[in-house]
Amino acid sequence: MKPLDFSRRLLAAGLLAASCGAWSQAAAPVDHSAHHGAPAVASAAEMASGEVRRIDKAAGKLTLRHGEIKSLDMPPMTMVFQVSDPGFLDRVKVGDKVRFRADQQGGAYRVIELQAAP
Ligand SMILES: [Cu+2]
Repeated sequence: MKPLDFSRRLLAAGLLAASCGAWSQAAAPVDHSAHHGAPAVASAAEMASGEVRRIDKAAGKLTLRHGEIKSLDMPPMTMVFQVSDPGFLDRVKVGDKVRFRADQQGGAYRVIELQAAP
């Protein structure tokens, strides 16, 4: 797990704790199974939606037409992302609707979580 991703999970856990009394009683370390079982309000709101336009496995890049990405303060557009895991590129095909999480690393944008849209 990447440090940034982990800090976001801690943030999400903190938000859940504020709205759920049981969470403030939870002992450290954070129990991820319990986290995923809780109402995923914070993490669901963080996921951006997109559609796969192009897949470049050789370069490890993914072109997405995406909706607003609140965590990056980015409006809807079509753009190229790097991927944190090359395996993401095997899970999708052009035209797929996806939900994803992205971060910014050294001036490049990078998809750090990718899943098929529900
Ligand atoms: Cu963009």
